[in-house]
Amino acid sequence: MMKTRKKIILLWLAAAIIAVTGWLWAAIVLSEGFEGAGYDSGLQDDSGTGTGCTVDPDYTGITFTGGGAQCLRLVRATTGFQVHVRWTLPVTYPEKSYTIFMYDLISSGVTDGNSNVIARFTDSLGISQNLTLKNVSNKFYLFLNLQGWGTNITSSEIVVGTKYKVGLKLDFTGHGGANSGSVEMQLDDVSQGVSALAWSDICDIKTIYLGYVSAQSFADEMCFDLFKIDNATWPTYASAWTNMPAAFHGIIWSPKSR
Ligand SMILES: [Ca+2]
Ligand SMILES: [Ca+2]
Repeated sequence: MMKTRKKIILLWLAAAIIAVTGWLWAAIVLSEGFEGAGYDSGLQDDSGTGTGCTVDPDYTGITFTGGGAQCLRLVRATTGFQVHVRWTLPVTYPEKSYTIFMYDLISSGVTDGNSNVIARFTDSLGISQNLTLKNVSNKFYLFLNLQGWGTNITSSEIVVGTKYKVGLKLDFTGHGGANSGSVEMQLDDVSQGVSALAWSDICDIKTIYLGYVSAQSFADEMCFDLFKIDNATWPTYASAWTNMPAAFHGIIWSPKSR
């Protein structure tokens, strides 16, 4: 008869295997709620700041519904050269990804006809797509510039001091052929446009930035929270970020390349 202690150990092992395999099969590939000290996804590998710029992943001055106590606050001074947080996904990069995040533009100095990058998606070949905040006739919009390989997508108006749920579907499952797939932007769950993407080189999502990596001409301040990427469907906030146990970060995720 098996001793009780051995039974308990086996039960713990079985539970751990079920938990790990269940988590590996889960469709969420990145989940960041900014709770606790610093970050809670364990994937971010740097945060860049320039003169007069601030990256604060513990900001409590703004809260989002369902977002806990802390969010990410980025302050970009006109004289600063960069302000961003960067995440590098695991080795198996998603060809199709559904990204959502909560966004609140606190203030912006972007002038009419100009823009600031607020997020950047880079594939494993180093090709990037930028999501920008654009000023058109002194109103703000989110703008996805597909650089001629698709029809650019512009959101409805973004009002300063209003919280939005931003969604971005990037589908590169046709990459390598004449058509790379399609792109969609959503604002508060409403589609802002869908574009076919005839860009045979871009193939997946590897690195994501909130903020930007190089010079921006205009100051702004913005907050992000509940930043999630799923490889199968639009993430919901009910699928909490805690489905990525912190204890597994160093075991499962690949070493980060710098
Ligand atoms: Ca935090
Ligand atoms: Ca949060």
